[in-house]
Amino acid sequence: VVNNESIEQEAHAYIRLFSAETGLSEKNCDHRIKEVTMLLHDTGTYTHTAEELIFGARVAWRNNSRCIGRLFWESLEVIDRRHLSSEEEVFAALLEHIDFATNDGRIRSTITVFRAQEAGAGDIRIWNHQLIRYAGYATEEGTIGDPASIAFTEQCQRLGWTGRGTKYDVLPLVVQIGDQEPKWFDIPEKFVKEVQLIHPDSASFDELRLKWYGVPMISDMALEIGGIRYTAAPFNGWYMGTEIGSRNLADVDRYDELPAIADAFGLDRSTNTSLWKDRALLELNTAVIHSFKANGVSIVDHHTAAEQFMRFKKREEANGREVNARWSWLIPPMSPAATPIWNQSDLTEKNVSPDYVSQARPY
Ligand code: HEM
Ligand code: NRG
Repeated sequence: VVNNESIEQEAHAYIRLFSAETGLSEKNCDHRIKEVTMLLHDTGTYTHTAEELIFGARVAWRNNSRCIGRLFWESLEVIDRRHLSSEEEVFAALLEHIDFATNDGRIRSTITVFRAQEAGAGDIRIWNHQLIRYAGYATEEGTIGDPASIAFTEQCQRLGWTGRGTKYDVLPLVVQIGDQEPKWFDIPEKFVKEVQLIHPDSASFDELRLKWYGVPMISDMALEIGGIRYTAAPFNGWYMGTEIGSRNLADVDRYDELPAIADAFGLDRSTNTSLWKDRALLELNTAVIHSFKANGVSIVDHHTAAEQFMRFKKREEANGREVNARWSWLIPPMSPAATPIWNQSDLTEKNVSPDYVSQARPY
């Protein structure tokens, strides 16, 4: 919990940033700062205007050091759901988010913002890491599904949910308010856009029947703006292909599909020198991009994303702003040295605000 004085400093800094960048006059800026100060003294908190919230959510994206996709920060759609109070209302708003963002595959970068953290009211928390993600079950014969979801899946089961036990069970939405027991809700199938992975020229790859969901919607981070913390503020853009093809389906501690893919292509797995892992990665990443495109679901390859990041960096510098960046997160997990980010040795990371920040697991 942050003390009141530092909230005040954060609030003032944010109102100044908002005013400078949105063209608010000095008079209006001073007036708003006075108003916020009085509210903080009287009530311990203050409420962002709709415009302050929209701009704050966008700048938090612009500021996030780990995101390669920031060129489009100004186009973030912001859905203001601060007035909602029950778990059921939050669930309904999450379905609306999924539907609006998915948009039949023409993905819209979107954030839904729920009530901020405030003294005397329980925090709203979404327990899911992403709104749509696959369950993981630890069994005696090994893991079924996504190993990264095992702990959360166990919580869902403790709350009374039962999955079908397949490799790709969509987890329920789990919403908690304060220290009450969280409530869980199944996501109706029609809301879940998925992409069956097919390879442009290998039928034996298709027989592996791999798939992934279309829209990554991070739901466990907090949005921090001007000293106010939004503990439930799920956001999404679209996938960079390597997230699925080089990590989710490839990592040994995730779906670990490279051996099966190598076999489908008849590669020699008896020696590292055949580069079977690299070849399998390339075929898998090819299939991911090909399949998303064939299904009309937005996706970006890592070369294009890296170019977009370089344009973002140039444009920010032209606007007199330093880009906040963590190199180890910005380089893609395949062929990183073939992208222009590889040689960016001057990238630096600072604590900035607004930003998206991780928060302690509620379970
Ligand atoms: C991280 C791409 C949109 C906020 C990332 C990562 C990638 C990426 C590849 C690294 C993820 C990882 O390694 O696990 C993109 C693309 C977008 C997009 C292609 C398309 C529009 C957005 C939007 C927001 C956002 C709309 C928020 C408004 C973030 C944040 C992280 C991140 C906060 C760091 C996550 C963490 O710390 O775990 N993004 N992004 N991104 N992105 Fe983006
Ligand atoms: N790597 C994770 C998703 C992290 C965020 N990536 C984005 N975000 N593209 C995965 O599921 O693979 N976004 O907001 O678009």
